[in-house]
Amino acid sequence: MIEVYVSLGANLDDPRAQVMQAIDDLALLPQSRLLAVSSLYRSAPMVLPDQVKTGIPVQPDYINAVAKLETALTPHTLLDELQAIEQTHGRQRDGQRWRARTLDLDLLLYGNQQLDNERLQVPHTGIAVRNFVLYPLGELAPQKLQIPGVGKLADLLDRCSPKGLEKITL
Ligand code: A4P
Ligand code: MG
Repeated sequence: MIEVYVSLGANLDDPRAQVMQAIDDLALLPQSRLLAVSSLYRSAPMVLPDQVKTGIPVQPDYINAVAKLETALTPHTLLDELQAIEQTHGRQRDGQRWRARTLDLDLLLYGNQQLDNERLQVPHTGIAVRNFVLYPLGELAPQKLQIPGVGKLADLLDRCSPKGLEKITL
């Protein structure tokens, strides 16, 4: 079994309920076991510069969290399963990145492997600078965790401002 971390993000159609349901969905993944889930966080939307300039309405806040699992699935099969869960949540894709979404599940870490191919970059790109990923990840993973090709989790957290991030107390 390989230890993996998956990020959850939603900012449409009752994002908190989407994330809570997605946690239940992750618990049912084949050949896998859900080990832990972080707190939920409300986070200000990170958008692409051109989405601001072209006047696309500012997105609602996100609900973000991170889950820790162990799995016997290969990275690509796991990605297929994550995308299938996104589909059951009515995720719409129009080819544009970083659009508002009902649910996004990203594979953050797959053991200590580094993958870089057409469908899958692991560790997930942006992991080093996204507070809505690092803070929940920091609740679940040891601070000494070495993120392959990126650095030590504790150092990344030291450099990452929590601005715009709010832990939700249930
Ligand atoms: N892909 C490559 N590597 C991975 C991976 N490690 N995990 C590919 C999952 N998918 C991976 O994803 C596009 C393609 O990325 C997939 O087909 C897969 O083969 P997508 O979900 O269709 O599109 P996306 O999510 O809009 O693009 P991207 O680049 O993955 O965006 P991110 O990194 O997911 O960021 N602001 C806040 N506050 N909170 C958020 O969670 N999320 C985003 C999206 C933007 N702003 C945000 C948040
Ligand atoms: Mg994504």
